[in-house]
Amino acid sequence: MKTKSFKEKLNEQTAFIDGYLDKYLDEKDNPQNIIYKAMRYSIFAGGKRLRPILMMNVCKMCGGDVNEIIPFACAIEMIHTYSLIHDDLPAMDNDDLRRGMPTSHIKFGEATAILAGDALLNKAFEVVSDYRGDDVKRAVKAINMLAVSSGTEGMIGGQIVDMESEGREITLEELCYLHLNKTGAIIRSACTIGALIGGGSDAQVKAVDEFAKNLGVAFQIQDDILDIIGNEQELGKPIGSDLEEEKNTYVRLAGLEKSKELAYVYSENAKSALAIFGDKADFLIELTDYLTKRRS
Ligand code: GRG
Repeated sequence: MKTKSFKEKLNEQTAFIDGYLDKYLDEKDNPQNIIYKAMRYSIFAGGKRLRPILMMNVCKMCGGDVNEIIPFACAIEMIHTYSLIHDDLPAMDNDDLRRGMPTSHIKFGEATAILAGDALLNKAFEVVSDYRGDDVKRAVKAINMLAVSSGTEGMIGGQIVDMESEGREITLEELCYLHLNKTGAIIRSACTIGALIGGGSDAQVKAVDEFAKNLGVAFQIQDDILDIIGNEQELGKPIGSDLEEEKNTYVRLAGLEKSKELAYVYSENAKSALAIFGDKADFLIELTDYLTKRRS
């Protein structure tokens, strides 16, 4: 039997998660139908499903059953999507395009876009709190990790630090702090929730956390690099906007060559952290290379 390529496995997992998102976000034929349309528009706008894919593969690597993690995997994608909808709003980044498509507020208007983001956040916690399994204690811990990582000590914390640092040049250390929270916190919880539900040992959870911390930084640096050397069509948004808007990015603070070097170092550190898993980590190692060499 032909073994599947990395890309085939990735596409298969994306379709798997899309099927469950489709069920959870089933459109209702009622007077509030437009909110379902707006939620679905952004969820099905072509995201890579990075966080659910990380979660499912960490769960599997730790010996767990992927079916148990599905509600958490869908919830984290809903939280990620809500953050993008709100980040694109006129009050924040004021972006008209994401993944090559009109952003939510351009398509549905600002008020509906705000509510679509809010509704996805609520839906995420509705889905994970509808837990029917035996290990309620573990599920509650995972729900807590999801909430903390997307809140004031995680993604929202990083976003506000980012907003507060606008208009002044910050240090590389401050930039790292900002991204460890803004981008890194939910990448990290995707992985540690995967390890928790997967039944990972303390040493495995620690290794997974180290992997996720480094991957999050490498991912963000690559995002900053793509703003300079990316292709508008592949990225689905204008190139050079970070530079034009004088945003604090790795490229602005460290330069392009140094940023490429840093992305390489962090991605190598991420991969090394998985050594204790042996060949069970093969897919996540390939995923790390894929993400840090990605063009979109
Ligand atoms: C508004 C609460 C609130 C938070 C916003 C995460 C965030 C905080 C904003 C997103 C803006 C941004 C460009 C962050 C950098 C991280 C990043 C590259 C996000 C995009 O993640 P991908 O590439 O997105 O996984 P897809 O499109 O594949 O889903």
